[in-house]
Amino acid sequence: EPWLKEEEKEYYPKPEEDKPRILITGSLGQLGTGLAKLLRNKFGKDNVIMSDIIRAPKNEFNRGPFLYADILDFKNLQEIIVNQRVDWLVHFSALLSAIGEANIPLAMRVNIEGVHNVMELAKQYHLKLFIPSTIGAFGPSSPRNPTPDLAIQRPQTIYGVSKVHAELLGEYYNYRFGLDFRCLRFPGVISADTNPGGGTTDYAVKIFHDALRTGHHECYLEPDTRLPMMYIDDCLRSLMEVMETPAENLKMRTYNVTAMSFTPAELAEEVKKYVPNFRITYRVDPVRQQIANSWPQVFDDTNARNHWGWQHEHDIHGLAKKMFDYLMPLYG
Ligand code: AKB
Repeated sequence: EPWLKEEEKEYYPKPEEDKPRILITGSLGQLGTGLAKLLRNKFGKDNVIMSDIIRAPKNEFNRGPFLYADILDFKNLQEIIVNQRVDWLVHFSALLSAIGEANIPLAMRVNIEGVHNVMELAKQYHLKLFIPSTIGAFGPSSPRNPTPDLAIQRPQTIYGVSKVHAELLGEYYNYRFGLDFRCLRFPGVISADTNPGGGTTDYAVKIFHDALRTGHHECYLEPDTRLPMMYIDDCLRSLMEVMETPAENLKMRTYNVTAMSFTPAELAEEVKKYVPNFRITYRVDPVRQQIANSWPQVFDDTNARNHWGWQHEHDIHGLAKKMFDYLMPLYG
């Protein structure tokens, strides 16, 4: 409606049909609730369907549709896609790096078979498909500082292997069938209102809770273990932006994105600015240390910045401020 003034446009919303209907799998993990909120603000509450195999907390139901979806059950997923007229699929279900090593057969089922199911359904129903990848898709033989988009990928975790598999399969389905597959490799994601589960970068979330609860964090990584990280708002915004980038601007289908890199010792210094008596001690978990030692230290996301304008907003200082602003009132 070109004759409408900017301020009048909100009274004449576009018809519902213009808005994609979006299914989020594994939506009760670290990223799903926040993403659903952003997408619901943009596309309408009822157009974003959260799903998982665990029970949603009571308040989740008031915020919009939530369904049981088992990504290992092809028919269950197919039925949801058809009945709910899904257009976009954001596939978050996965076992992360550390927990994956503790249960390799389950990780293979969820992270590999699950991807086969969503990939095939996305092809069949012409869905736009987003699958997150990770710094964990690289390994000890990859360049670690910096790590570009295209580099040797020989990860040594089942999580990493399954994510390389997802990247390659998605790019193949894009090339072979024109599937609109989009993938971002995320670093460690730090959030205040949701928790990660079973990852190697999880310490960077727990440290804030421990600082406020007891003033002490026992870190399972060595003090100088440098890893790429980003604050959740940046992570979710990068996801929204890559989903909305016109296909012709995407020169690749899998992009690195990041915001910062730090070590536990550096993060502890930042925490001390808010909790002066804060203490960090180290009790190294050999499994997670070995995983971290094989991952990128600094992630090169130049292509995302150049091709579709990716820009992070929060550095380590901004991140700490966000975390404490949210958590301090909760811990009193
Ligand atoms: C993990 O630590 O496993 C994840 C990741 C970096 O992919 N947070």
